[in-house]
Amino acid sequence: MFSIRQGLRTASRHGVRALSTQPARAAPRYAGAAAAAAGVAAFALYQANTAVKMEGKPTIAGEHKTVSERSFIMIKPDGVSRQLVGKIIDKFESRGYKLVALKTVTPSKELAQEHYADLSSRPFFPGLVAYITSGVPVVAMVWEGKDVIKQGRRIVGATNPLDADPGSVRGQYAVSVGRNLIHASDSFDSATKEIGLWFKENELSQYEPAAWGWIMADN
Ligand code: DAT
Ligand code: MG
Repeated sequence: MFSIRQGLRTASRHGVRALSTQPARAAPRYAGAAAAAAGVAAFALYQANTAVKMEGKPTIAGEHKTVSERSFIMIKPDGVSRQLVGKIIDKFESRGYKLVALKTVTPSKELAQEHYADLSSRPFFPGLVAYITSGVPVVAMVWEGKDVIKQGRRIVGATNPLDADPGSVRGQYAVSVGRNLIHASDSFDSATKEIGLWFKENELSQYEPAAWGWIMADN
């Protein structure tokens, strides 16, 4: 049950950083958000029966709180129509995150409704779905790296551009909450759902950028 790799990971949590720039496990092999739920019971049993504290189960969003963590980032139709795609991508790329997947999509109503399912009872939901399905494409992306979910939210800025830090995407380029340019996963569970909703696993690239170690190492 207890592998050398797991032992090294445990050691890394206590100050030995031998694997600190490496994903803690082999590449995730989950096919999507639904598949990610498979094996949860077995994993819980394993956790209950071992003294080894695992950092979490890998999903299509990588492994939370490791360099393999992934976030779903989407430039909404106003960002594409306003030709801000390059400027927005630059914020993630020059920060040091790894581009894992990117495509334009003209979302169906069903896809937009599923993406924002948590907000379906809110009064702005119909307008939100209409905006996302305007006919102008969105740019759907997956970015990877340490803390990319939290950092992604900071790069994007607060939901209402009025509250967004001036250096954030929304704080720099947006005015209205209803046209706030960009989406970023707000948690590991959201990232798992959203990456699984927008991408197939075989659309997610695996490679190591040349400067990866320089950017992600903790010492
Ligand atoms: P975020 O996109 O920052 O995760 P959210 O998940 O609360 O914010 O809401 C999703 C989107 O819905 C948001 O980007 C813009 C829209 N929205 C949220 N609150 C709104 C409001 N009060 N009026 C109009 N649109 C709103
Ligand atoms: Mg949200």
